[in-house]
Parts: sequence; C-alpha cells; structure tokens
Amino acid sequence: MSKVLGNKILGAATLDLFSGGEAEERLAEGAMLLRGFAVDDAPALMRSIAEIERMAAFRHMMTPGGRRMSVAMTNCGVAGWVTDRQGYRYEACDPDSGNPWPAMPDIFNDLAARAAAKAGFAGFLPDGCLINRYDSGAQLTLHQDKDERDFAMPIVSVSLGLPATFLFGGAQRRDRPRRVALESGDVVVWGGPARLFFHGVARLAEGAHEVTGSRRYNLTFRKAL
Ligand code: MD6
Ligand code: FE
Repeated sequence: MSKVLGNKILGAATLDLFSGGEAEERLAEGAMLLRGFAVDDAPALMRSIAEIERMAAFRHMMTPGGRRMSVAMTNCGVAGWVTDRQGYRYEACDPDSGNPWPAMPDIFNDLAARAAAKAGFAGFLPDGCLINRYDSGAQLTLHQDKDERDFAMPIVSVSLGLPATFLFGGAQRRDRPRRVALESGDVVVWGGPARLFFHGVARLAEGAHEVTGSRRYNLTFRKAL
C-alpha cells in the first residue's frame, strides 16, 4: 500500500510522504534524495560490510597534500577509489594487501540499480563501491567526484547508522552549501547537471545507533571505468 499522506513544498524541494515512511526529495536538477529507501536492507548491508572488511580493512588514506583522512575507507568491486601522495585514482587491487578488492555483493548491485532506476537512471551497473566509515568527529571536506571516466552515469550514495549533515553545494567551490540531514537508510542518487557539484559531510556528532553502534557508514556506488 502506498497511500499518499501529504505533499508539501519545502523551499525548492518537493517532499512526497508515503505510508511506508519513504519519501523522495529533489535536491537539485539531477540529484534525488530517496528517504528510507534502504532501511530494510541496512542489517544485511552491514553484514556484507563486515565480510568485506575482513578481506580489505578500513584504513585512513593520505590526501595528495599529505593529510590523513578522518574518514576510514575500503572498497569492493573491480574499481576501488584510493588516495595517497601520488593522487586520487581507481585501482583494481588493494594497495595494502596487493589483492583484488572483494567482489561487489549481489545486494549492493541490486540496491544501487533499484535506487538509480527510481531516480530516472535505468541500467546503472556500478563497477566500484567506496565504503566510508565515520567515527564521531570525522568529516569530509567539500569535494567533487570527478575521478570517474563517464559523468553521464550517476553516483548512488547510501547512508547507514548515525545521522549526518550532508553539505550540498553547487558547481563552484565558493557556492554556499545547503545542509541536508541524512539518516540511516537514506539514498542519494546524484547525476545529470548535479554530477560535479561540490559536497561534503559535516563533523559527525556522537551517538548510538541500533545497527551500527557509534558509527556512520556510507556506500557510494560508481561506474568508474
Ligand atoms: C558520505 N558522500 O556521504 C560521502 N559523493 O559519506 C559523498 O562523498 C558522495 O554522498 C558523491 C555522491 C554522493 C555522495
Ligand atoms: Fe563524494
């Protein structure tokens, strides 16, 4: 059942509320927030993350400028995003172990494809998933995702665990970012004219979440190659 309970305009964004607690919000042309889209999948996604990290541990990568990132990262799929003093890039193998990144679990692929389709990007087949882990105090400064080959493909981003404030800017670094509250199970699909918009995550506040404990996780699915 998906009875529409309400439909209100919140600033520039349209919010549709359904009985299941799901809602869609357009953040910008090409950027769609699917609230609650992955809530039911969250426990299974966390079990997959636990398996992945046994093969490819979370690590604090170094920026090209020599700063240790406060967000810990790992990857699955054939294209894993890495940064070190040499720069940002995609690698087939984990530089810490020399092994290929763990395979993309079916539930990851399936979730990414369903979310992309719902946002108007049919046929999204990611080849990489960057897994971000935030402890309280961790943050991600404003950046663009521009290391992928084809900007026609969206990025699908899944939030798990503690809530966070997503900073959603514009095409220029100086564009003042909007603050968007993201909760566990929220999915952002990000493409089209918004694909190269600046964005980041504000410092994570302390908290406790039934699925992830004291942390937030984020999955970003990409078609990198
Ligand atoms: C995060 N997300 O939410 C970081 N990038 O932890 C991102 O950097 C991101 O959510 C591109 C598209 C969507 C995102
Ligand atoms: Fe990003």
